[in-house]
Amino acid sequence: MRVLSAALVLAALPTAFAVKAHDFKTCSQAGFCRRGRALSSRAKENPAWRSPYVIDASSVALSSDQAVFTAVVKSQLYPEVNFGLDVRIHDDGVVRVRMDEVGGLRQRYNEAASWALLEEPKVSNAIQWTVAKDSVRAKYGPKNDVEVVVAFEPLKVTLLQGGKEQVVLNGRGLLHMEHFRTKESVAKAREEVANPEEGLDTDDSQAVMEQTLPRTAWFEGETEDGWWEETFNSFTDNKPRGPESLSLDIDFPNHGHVYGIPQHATRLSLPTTTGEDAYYTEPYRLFNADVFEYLADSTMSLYGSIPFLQAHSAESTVGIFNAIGSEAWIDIGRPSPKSTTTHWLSETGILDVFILPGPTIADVFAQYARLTGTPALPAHWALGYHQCRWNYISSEDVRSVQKRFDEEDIPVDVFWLDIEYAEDHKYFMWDHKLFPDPVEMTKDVEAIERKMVVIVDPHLKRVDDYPVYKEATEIDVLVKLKDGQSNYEGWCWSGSSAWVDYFNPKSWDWWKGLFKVDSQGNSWHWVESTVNTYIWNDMNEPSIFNGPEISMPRENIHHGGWEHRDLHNINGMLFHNLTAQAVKERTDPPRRPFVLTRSFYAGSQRFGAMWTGDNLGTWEHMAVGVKMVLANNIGGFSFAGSDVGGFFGNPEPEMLVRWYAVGIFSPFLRAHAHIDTKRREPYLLDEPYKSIVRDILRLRYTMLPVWYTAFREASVTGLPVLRPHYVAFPHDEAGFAIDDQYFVGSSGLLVKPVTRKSATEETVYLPEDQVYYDYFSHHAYRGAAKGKNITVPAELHQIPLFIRGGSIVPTRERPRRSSPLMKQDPFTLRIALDQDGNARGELYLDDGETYSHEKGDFIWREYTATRPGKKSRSVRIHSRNLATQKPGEAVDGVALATYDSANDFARSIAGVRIEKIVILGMPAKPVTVTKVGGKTQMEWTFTPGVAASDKKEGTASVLVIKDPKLSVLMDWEVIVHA
Ligand code: NBV
Repeated sequence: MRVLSAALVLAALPTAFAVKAHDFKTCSQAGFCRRGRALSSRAKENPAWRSPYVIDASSVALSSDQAVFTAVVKSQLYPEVNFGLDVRIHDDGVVRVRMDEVGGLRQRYNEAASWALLEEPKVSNAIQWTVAKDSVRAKYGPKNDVEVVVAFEPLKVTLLQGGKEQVVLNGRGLLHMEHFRTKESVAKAREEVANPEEGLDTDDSQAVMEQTLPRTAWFEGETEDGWWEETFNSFTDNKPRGPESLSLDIDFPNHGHVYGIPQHATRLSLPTTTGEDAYYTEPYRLFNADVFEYLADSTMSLYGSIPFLQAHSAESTVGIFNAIGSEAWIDIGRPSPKSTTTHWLSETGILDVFILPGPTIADVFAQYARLTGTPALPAHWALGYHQCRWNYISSEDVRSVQKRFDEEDIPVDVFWLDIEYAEDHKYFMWDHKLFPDPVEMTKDVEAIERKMVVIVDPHLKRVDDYPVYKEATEIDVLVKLKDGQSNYEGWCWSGSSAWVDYFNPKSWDWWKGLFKVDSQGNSWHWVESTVNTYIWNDMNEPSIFNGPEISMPRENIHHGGWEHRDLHNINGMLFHNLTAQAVKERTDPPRRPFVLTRSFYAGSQRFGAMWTGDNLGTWEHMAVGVKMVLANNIGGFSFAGSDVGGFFGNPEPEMLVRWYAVGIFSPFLRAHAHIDTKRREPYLLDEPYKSIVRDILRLRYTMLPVWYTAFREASVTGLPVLRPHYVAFPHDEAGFAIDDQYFVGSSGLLVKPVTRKSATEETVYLPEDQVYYDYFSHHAYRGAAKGKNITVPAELHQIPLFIRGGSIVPTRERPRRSSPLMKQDPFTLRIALDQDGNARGELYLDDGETYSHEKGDFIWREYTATRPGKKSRSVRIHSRNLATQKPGEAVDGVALATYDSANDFARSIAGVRIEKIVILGMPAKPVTVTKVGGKTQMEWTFTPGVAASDKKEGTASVLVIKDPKLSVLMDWEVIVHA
């Protein structure tokens, strides 16, 4: 295959969108998926079905501290094969169940968890196992009501809470770990069955079949279906290791909703794939893939895979992290509205399942974060607006785009360069004809405190004048062919290319060294960049034009002798991880890196941001993008977004405007477009669209304190930045399937982005008996105890955005060209009183780029509004230092007892004040507004209207306190006397 130049790709683009589904396998085209589904059908049809896996009771052993229990598991089908089971309970109650073949022909892939986990979890030694005749059990939890029961015959693991089954492994008997065998041994066994020594003693054909089939056929099927090789399209995948897949049923008998396992373009509450009225026919696939023009409603796999699932009911939430590195398929069934079955099929690897017991949704997020890490706290500027396109074609182009943004007063923080900056797609090497002065160009961008992001893809052009390829060859860190010796060669943007094996530790320091901007040391260094050049990792599934399913042959060999099939889904994360480390280490002291990745795995949240890849400029894609970003937030990866405008196609102005409004409520906000599209930078829009987009982007900038505070919380607690209804109101069943409106962090902001053409109104669900204020009009809406839908105006210039009564939202309302220019800007506090006259909010700030916050250089404030007495109409507003509220607890690694409120960062913003306080829903016109300890009256205006406590709808009363001369970082109290 020839390398596709951008122009050729252009010519090849179809006029109508169409996914190239034929490039990707369906379940029935993947041997192990076919086998797994067939196993499940046989189980369903056979009322006497019973799992052949049993624990050998005599083998049960407890570790010396009694914390870990191990046992030998046998499959009654293959008594000569041994499996080792290891069950342990972590300090926080997470149960880890591992099973591996012991003494087999070779080792199954057992490293997936080690790449995902933050560190080896600590096993609890407070929890004790009790061994009985037929099971091993442990009881624990703060109320001692969590129980794990491991039954021997058949093997079954159950997690119960309060006596109710929460998670059941192998309850339906679908566990099957295909043990290693040789082709010869299988043939011999067949032979023996086909030619029994004593001959067949019946003419009855059914009986003959029973005698002639291998005794394992009832369980494994009659044929060696896809065991040794399989062909898909023109690709043959040889499997000298034979069958080694894993099938496991994980059921949630008391949970009617499951969420997670991103990335799929589907609803947040995952629709079913099995059962009579299944919504989909194909299981959810996890196999990182570059799917051209993907469908907006499908179980097809996409660029990243996080095998983490949450099961939720009004009573409890539990989670499953199934550490699979290979391709996997997951069937979801719903035998009754309140219970869910899942069936996991994976191509290779050991069984390594973490059961997260919850029981609250916050517990599950914390448990998952303790396993795989919280999202890294991003650099503050990374939450601003990113302007991208394939491609800004020259230094001059970049300069003129920047100029146009400034002329039109549209804020932007980052300009991006796609693959055409690089000479012949040799990343790091500038095409000097178009970019003669990359460093000067970047400095021009830096002059407005902006940044550049340039793409670095993983394919290395195989030419000697490319030092990166040359060095990789010399130090021998490239992915190998199946012979384990020769370097693999495939085709990508750079033509004939090779891929670094980031699983090889030898590649790590070398890769990090490439990004150094000064030329000390022996290897090649990227001197033609600055420390404000950040990185975009694309094509890291990896995407390979001439490979099977547009990816790497599964037979390829990585470090340690593992086949690519073993670790395919982890591959992209390693590239991202190493690149993030490289960017971080460019300066001393280090600064927070920004690296965007397309491919990801469990744990990727520690390394940067992701986006949902090549979406289409359609309303369906805009809508599903919101759900996908929510699903990523559930999967622990909050820093997510979709291409604003849609990657393919030319959105009409209405669509583009709506897409910006979607974008500003995504954690990661970037506009991007395919090379074949018309330019669509916001300044090119006609009026009124241009002004609307300017206002939308400015709104994002005013809300950066909210986003940053939400990210701090995510980075400490693991709670997602975007919170769909089931997360924010876990007991409200009516909200469990809602995935088109959500809350931003703990801020109390509720948004419903409009993703429908020609909309003028939207329906918004209010989950509780509380007042919700329209952010812009201050209209007070009322929810109801059992939830209520309201209809709100949603013309093109309007965004359905609400502040939940009881919230205080800090904003910065001075329009600037880039976010770092806002550092010394004053704040506005928007106080939305609840029905009892109270409110609360938080503000977290630090320098936004270094790690000095880990040493205590930050401010973390709590603002509260309280009603002094039940009958009082007055309001007291307090500013408190949250960092010292809970002495002894660590925040961002700092023991709070040692927190110094006059830290360096705090001093650097000593002059920053609150310039305005807006109180919504005041019960009466104030008489005086004063600072406690202050003498002078503050200046204020009051517009009468509905009070929070009124239980009425209508425009809320608004009190605006102007320039109250309050510091953002000091303790103070203001009394609004009314
Ligand atoms: O590098 C070119 C594009 C990029 O713009 C896009 O964002 C990626 O998702 N890239 C894919 C490769 C080719 C897409 C057709």
